[in-house]
Amino acid sequence: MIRLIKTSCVRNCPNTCSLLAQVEDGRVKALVGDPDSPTNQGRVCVKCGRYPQRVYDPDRVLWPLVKVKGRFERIGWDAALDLLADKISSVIKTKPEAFFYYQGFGSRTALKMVNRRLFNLLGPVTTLTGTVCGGAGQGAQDLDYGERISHDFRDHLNSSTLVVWGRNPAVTSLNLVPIALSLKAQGKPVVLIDPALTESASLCSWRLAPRPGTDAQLALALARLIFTAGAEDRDFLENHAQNLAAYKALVFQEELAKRASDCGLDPADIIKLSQTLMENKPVAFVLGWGLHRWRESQVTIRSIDALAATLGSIGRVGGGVSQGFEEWRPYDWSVWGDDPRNHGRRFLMPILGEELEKANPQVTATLITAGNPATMLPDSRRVQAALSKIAFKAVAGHFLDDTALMADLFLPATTFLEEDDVVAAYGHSYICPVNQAIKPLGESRSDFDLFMALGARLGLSSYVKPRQEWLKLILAPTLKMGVSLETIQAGGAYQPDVPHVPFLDREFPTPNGRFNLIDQFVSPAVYDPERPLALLSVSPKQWLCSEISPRDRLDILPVTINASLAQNLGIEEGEEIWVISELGRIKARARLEPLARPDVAVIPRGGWGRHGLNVNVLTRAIVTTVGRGTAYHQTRVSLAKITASEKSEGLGSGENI
Ligand SMILES: Nc1nc2c(c(=O)[nH]1)N[C@H]1C(S)=C(S)[C@@H](COP(=O)(O)OP(=O)(O)OC[C@H]3O[C@@H](n4cnc5c(=O)[nH]c(N)nc54)[C@H](O)[C@@H]3O)O[C@H]1N2
Ligand SMILES: Nc1nc2c(c(=O)[nH]1)N[C@H]1C(S)=C(S)[C@@H](COP(=O)(O)OP(=O)(O)OC[C@H]3O[C@@H](n4cnc5c(=O)[nH]c(N)nc54)[C@H](O)[C@@H]3O)O[C@H]1N2
Ligand SMILES: [Mo]
Repeated sequence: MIRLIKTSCVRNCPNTCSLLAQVEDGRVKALVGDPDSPTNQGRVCVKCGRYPQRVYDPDRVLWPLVKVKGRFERIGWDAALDLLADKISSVIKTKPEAFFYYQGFGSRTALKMVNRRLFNLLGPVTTLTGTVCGGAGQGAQDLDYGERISHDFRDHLNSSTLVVWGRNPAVTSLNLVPIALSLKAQGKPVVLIDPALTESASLCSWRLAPRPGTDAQLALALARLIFTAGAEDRDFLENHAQNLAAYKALVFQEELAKRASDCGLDPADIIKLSQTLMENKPVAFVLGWGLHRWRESQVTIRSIDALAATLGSIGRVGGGVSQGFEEWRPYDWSVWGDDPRNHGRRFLMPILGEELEKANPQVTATLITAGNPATMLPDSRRVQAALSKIAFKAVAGHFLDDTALMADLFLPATTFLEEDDVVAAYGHSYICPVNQAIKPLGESRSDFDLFMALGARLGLSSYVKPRQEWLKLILAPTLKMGVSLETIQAGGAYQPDVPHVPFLDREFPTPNGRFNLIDQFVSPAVYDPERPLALLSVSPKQWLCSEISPRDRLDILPVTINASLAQNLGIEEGEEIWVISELGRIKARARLEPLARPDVAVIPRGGWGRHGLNVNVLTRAIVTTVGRGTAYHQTRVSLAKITASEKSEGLGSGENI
């Protein structure tokens, strides 16, 4: 008999889809979209459909392991927990900051809030601040609106133009796909702005490929054309925004020709786009993470916010600049247990290698959960070198990836199909249930069970509570607004205090209640004559972040480059070449694309260093000026042919670890 369990995908993805797990004889047979869901409405993406394969992958580690003389051996949970609890308490007793807790982005469910709480109860240990995901965009939009709130994605169906900017929805945003296709079928402009030629080009009616990092110049050029045509929303700009004079001065600071040349675009295309925007209102802008990856990303995002204000898109049905939601919003943040007067040291995630190197006191023990910093953080070799100096490393995860391989203690985590929890999204405001579909495989344990067991061993009796009790405490603000936990667990509920169309009343939670127009420009783009290509390390279709089974790995990384550029360098389709940054070089297989920009190299992110597939060997560790994000795309590269003698070397031979 097949049972259907309503649950939700908690993987690191904006869609957070509602699912039905088909279970037979205690095994998940299939994962399909829940047709009752208001978000994904029965749809599901390729990587989610294939998730059961990951759950039952023979390479998934289902038992705790301890490293003895450099080799992993099995150990029982009791002994593993004793070892970890002993390390934690002995380090914290003498120097709390010498213990470092690293919480990755592998799963951001409600119950994950209790993780940091444990350490906050124990003492001022070292934790993280900043992000390798979307900090810059959030920080920038907080400056403009007072709080970043996006439109519910279904509101884009009310748009007359959809601009998809620095995002690849065909790969990363399943929920936007039918919307883009529906608008396109109605003959409405759907514009893609991306320097790379992505899978999303087919969803759109028009693609513009500016030079990477020059989107702010494009937005300012468009605003200039709108002002010049007298088509600006004067009421919004004069009565609901601030800094108008300074913003206009910035807009008129440069001629169209100069901005177009900065962007590497034909001025005629910018004029055509401005006309499209003026003639087809309301315009919705949907921004992706590609825009966050520059030191001065805030200039890009704020210029686009200001362009939307100029057009009259803000606080309008079918309008807005939507970039994401705060996935922790429905919860009581005091559960984290952060004490602003007495918190421990915080390492900046984007520059973790450097932080660990200069740390005083040095870190002597760490616990890493749901993250693979050795692969996913920029300048990964430096991160690995710094991690390797930590005397005791415990890692909770699913596979022996680059980080787990470095561990002294490996703790097998459950997947969401084996867990009860609740999850909110960063791509919509629907709170989703996580209901256990199957019993934990092998000896795997959820992070929640791990943390409760640690709490018990460390004598924190009030911390150790049943799951349902913690969920009620965590969701208290939402429950107070009349949504019950039972409703969420039965199928989900919208966050009652998140409007589907924000700022309809034109009131903004900024200090003076007005929308804040950008008035200063710093170029996010970077140039380097030695390294003529911007390295864009992007989300691949086949896998999510570094969640790859060793069985599914590629033989070699693909690098997509302009065909004429390749020809000039004597590089042929399918040839193995070097991609070289100031930090190192990796081997990659050239894919020649006639429509690619000649100043861009596109490589999928997430491949493991142990397989010679890690692009972060090349990326520089740079913190964004606003929002403490990570400027991955600021890395410049050059390309070179592999010489005959180099060819005899094995692939990845020390080049990528
Ligand atoms: N299949 C799959 N899905 C995923 C993920 C995955 O790894 N695989 N990752 C998940 C995560 S963690 C996140 S945060 C999201 C990310 O979701 P997206 O934002 O859609 O993905 P990215 O690949 O980071 O970047 C999107 C696009 O930005 C472009 N871009 C880069 N620089 C610039 C620029 O300067 N200007 C402009 N206009 N465009 C630029 C890139 O070429 C890329 O096509 O996706 C999530 N979903
Ligand atoms: N070059 C480059 N690098 C990037 C980016 C980029 O644009 N370019 N983008 C970045 C982005 S957007 C992100 S979000 C980060 C992601 O970087 P990470 O946070 O390191 O995420 P993952 O690679 O998904 O690794 C998460 C691990 O946690 C495991 N896991 C999943 N759920 C659980 C759980 O409940 N408990 C435990 N214990 N483990 C679990 C997974 O199996 C996986 O091994 O990478 C960033 N890295
Ligand atoms: Mo992310």
